[in-house]
Amino acid sequence: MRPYLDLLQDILDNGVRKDDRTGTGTLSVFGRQYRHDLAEGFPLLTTKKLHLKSIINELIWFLSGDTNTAWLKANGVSIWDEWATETGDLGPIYGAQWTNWPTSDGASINQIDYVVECLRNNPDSRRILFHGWNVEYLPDEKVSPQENAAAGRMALPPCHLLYQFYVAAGRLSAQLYIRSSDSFLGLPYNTASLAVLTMMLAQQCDLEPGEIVITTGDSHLYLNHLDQVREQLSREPRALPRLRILRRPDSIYDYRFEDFELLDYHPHAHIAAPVAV
Ligand code: DHF
Ligand code: TMP
Repeated sequence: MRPYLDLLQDILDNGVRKDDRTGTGTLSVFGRQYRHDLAEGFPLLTTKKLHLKSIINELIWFLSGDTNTAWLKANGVSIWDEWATETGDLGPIYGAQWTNWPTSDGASINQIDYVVECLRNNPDSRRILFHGWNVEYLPDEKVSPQENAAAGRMALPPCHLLYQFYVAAGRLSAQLYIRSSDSFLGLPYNTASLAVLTMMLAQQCDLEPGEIVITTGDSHLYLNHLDQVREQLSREPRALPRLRILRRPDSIYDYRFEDFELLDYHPHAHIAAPVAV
C-alpha cells in the first residue's frame, strides 16, 4: 500500500494547519487519489495491524440497512459507539440511505439492488453508482451527533459517500469519493471496505475484481496522530495478504464474517490513536 503511505507523507509535507469541528486540529490537503489493483493482493495495511472483523462486519451491517449499534456490539465491533445515542441509534446513516432511500411518495429505493441489477444486465452503463448524501437528513453541525440521531437526522453526515462501479473486459472496478478523510484511522478502513464490497459484487455478478480507486476531498491528519504517522512511515511495508470468499451466498445481503478467509497477513504491530469525536 505504497500509495497510502505516500499520501500520509504528502499530508505531513504539504498539509495546512486547519481547525475542525472536533476541536482537535488537523494538517490538511485537498483532493487526492490513489488506486490499487485487487489482483495484486488484498489492500489491508501491513505497516500496522488492522482488525478485519470490524471492517467486514461494518460492511455487512451497512448492507443490512441497520443503523443501530446493537448488532455491531453483539458481533464484537465498537467503532460506532462514540456517536450513538444511549439506545445505539445513529439516525438514518449509511445503511438507511444505501438500501432504503426514502422517496416523496412514502416508499423507498434500494440503491444496492439497483447496482447489482445494473452490473448483471447493463454492465456498460455509466450510471452504476449509489450515493449516501441525502440532504434531507444531514445533521445540524451546531448540536451533538446524539442529539441529531435522536431528532431523526444522521449522527454524522457520510464521509464515504459516492460509490461508482465500472465493468470492462469482465473486471469490476470501483471508485469511492470520501469528502472528509481521517487519513490515519478512517482511510485504511474505507480502503479495505471498498475492496471487500467490490469482491462481493464481483462474485454476485460473475465478474473478476478489478481496480479500486480512492478519491479524497479534505484529506487530513489529526494533530494527535502525527507521532503515530511518523512511526508508521518508519516501517517497511510487507507483502499484501489475500482475502478468499469461501462460498457464494444467495445474494449480496447474505454474507457473513465467517465467509471470508484472510491469508498471509503478517503486519507490523497495531498503533493506537485517539479518535476525534
Ligand atoms: N470520526 C473520526 N474522527 N475518524 C474516523 O475515522 C471515524 N470513523 C467512524 C466514525 N467517526 C469517525 C467510523 N469508522 C475507528 C475506525 C473506523 C471507524 C471508527 C473508529 C477506530 O478507532 N479504529 C481503531 C481501532 C478500533 C477497533 O478495532 O475497535 C484503529 O486503530 O484502527
Ligand atoms: P466531519 O463530519 O466533520 O468531516 O468529521 C468526520 C470525521 O470522520 C473526519 O475526520 C473524517 C472521519 N471519517 C473517515 O475518515 N472515514 C469514515 O468512514 C468515517 C465515518 C469518518
